[in-house]
Amino acid sequence: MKKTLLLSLLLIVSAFKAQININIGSTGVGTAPISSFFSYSYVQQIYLKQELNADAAGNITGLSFYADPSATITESSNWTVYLGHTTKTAFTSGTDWIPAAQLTQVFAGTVTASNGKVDVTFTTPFAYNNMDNLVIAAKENSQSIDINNFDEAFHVYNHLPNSTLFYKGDLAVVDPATPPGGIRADYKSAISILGLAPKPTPACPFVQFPANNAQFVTLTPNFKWFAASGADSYRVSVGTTAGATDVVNQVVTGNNFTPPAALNYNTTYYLRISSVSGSVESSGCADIMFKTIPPIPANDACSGAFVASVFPYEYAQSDAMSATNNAGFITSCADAMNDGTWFKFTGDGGQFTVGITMPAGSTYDPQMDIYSGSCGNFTCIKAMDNGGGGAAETYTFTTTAGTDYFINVGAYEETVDMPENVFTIKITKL
Ligand SMILES: [Ca+2]
Ligand SMILES: [Ca+2]
Ligand SMILES: [Ca+2]
Repeated sequence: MKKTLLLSLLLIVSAFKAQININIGSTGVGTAPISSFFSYSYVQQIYLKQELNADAAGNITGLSFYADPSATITESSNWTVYLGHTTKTAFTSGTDWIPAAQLTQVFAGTVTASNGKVDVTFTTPFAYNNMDNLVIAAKENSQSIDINNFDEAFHVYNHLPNSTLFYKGDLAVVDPATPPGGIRADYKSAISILGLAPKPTPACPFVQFPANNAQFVTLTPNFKWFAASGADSYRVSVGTTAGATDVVNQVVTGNNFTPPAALNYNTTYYLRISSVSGSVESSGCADIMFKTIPPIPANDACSGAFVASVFPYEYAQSDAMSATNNAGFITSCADAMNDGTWFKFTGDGGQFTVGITMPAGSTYDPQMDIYSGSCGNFTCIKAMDNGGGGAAETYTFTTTAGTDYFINVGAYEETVDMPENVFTIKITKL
């Protein structure tokens, strides 16, 4: 009986103390949860379920925010706070506010900072379902401002792009039913969420690079992820099947990692990054699937130039991103360029048009050089680089019968080996 009582008491105490802390040691400042430096503000922040890492659904009883301990917030303390569920992971524009109807007011009143810590205790708890993401919205309603060295007072941490949307201004108190256009931010408030217990294992980090299902990833990718609150290191594993660790299985500090050995061309890999905190690791972190670049193109070097003999000739170079700079830059024309991929045809004394185009949406800005002669012993006919990113290059010239013409399509840079990308070449006899 005594034991049961003690256990119940312990449970009550631990339930009372349950809280999720997210990056509460951050020291950067930003416009969240409110602006202390503008008269009025309204801020919505999305905390993803994965980041909250709550053990179960439960009642959120309050929030704590963290201001710089030297800052004052006395003129920025009239707050209204709202919570809500959302399936949104980020704000798509400055007007992509989560509607007021989807939010529940949990606090209205005056807050105070104690050594920088601001506790917001809800009048009615908010039942978090642990299925959706959590949106935390706050507005500040007092006209006066806190100068604080002309900066904001509240601590934030960098995270997923556009996970915060804020408005701050001096005209009028914001009506959350019709908020004005705001500005998106890549940070969120350092926060304690009271009433929810965290999982015993740390949250899985968010992987920044590569994106899931990414194609054409380089052979030496620099994997990047956001710091997970409470993690002291990360396990990086890479395998050739889902969940496998046959390529990389390593615990690293920091938030990025490049495999020590180059990956293979044209191969699908599965990347998993788990947080490590002491002796515990996050579990069930999602695999990021990606595929590496195709093999080096057969026409990467002049010696392998594709021969055009039937006109019009057309070739879509879909593997151009794997082109190499071979022995170096091609300097036969005054406007030098990368060694890209190569084509060749023999003149007949008539006029030919050589053109390259990029797929819709491409930002690739290639140069197209035409030479006569032989590989390594070129005479410049023309260096074409009139178009910018995604724009076509074209050149028409009169050929000499029996003369070989070489066409090099590659990055326009003269002294830096820059990556090539997809294009289509067309050679037309006029
Ligand atoms: Ca090349
Ligand atoms: Ca160009
Ligand atoms: Ca190149």
